[in-house]
Amino acid sequence: MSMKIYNAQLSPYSARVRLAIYAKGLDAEIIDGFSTPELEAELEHLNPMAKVPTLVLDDVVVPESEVICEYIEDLGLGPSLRPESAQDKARMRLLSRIGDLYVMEPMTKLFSQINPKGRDQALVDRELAELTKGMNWLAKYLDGSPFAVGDRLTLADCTLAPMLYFYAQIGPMFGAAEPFKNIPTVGKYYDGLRSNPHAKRVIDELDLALAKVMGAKR
Ligand SMILES: N[C@@H](CCC(=O)N[C@@H](CS)C(=O)NCC(=O)O)C(=O)O
Repeated sequence: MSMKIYNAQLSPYSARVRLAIYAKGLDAEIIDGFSTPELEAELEHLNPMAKVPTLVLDDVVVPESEVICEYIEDLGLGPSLRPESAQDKARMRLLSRIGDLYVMEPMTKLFSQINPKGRDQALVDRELAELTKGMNWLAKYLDGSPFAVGDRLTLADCTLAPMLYFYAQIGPMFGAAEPFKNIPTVGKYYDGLRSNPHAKRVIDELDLALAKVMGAKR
């Protein structure tokens, strides 16, 4: 089996796939899809959306982080990251969907507003309100235990670990010094999840990649 992932170290979607790969102990070639014009062209040729992550497994090309994770699960590679019951699977997918639709969407818009110079305050206020709404919904489904569903790592954790890393970073940039203050179950979950070695590895990678970008901007 040959597994290749077009990746960006600071992409929360790529980080989600890396976490699944690490937890499964799979041997994948992870390459920076935007590091050269040649690789970018190769990526665009494989995936018309030209986004990372993109998986190439043998001859099959799979874009979109959620679809990649589910595909790897369906192939039965490594330990399962899906819970057993249909109800828990639905909960796992719901959490990933809340993350994708109601957390990452506003957060991505806020990323463009990090620099206070030229900040569009109306946009920031609107997207912060959306983000708060999404995080409050998440809080209703998490009870503070270290895994989102059941007592082991699932795809919901793969989705949420990178998102919560960025949420923890972005709050203080927009005046929320303690971003988990009003959503303690989410904060407790995130603290617990970080003691999982695979989740910790990905969060450390994000931290390093962010420090590099911030260092380069100074
Ligand atoms: N919904 C996609 C989002 C992927 C995505 O937006 N990736 C960004 C990096 S975080 C990207 O490749 N952006 C380059 C572009 O859009 O041209 C997923 O879950 O994989």
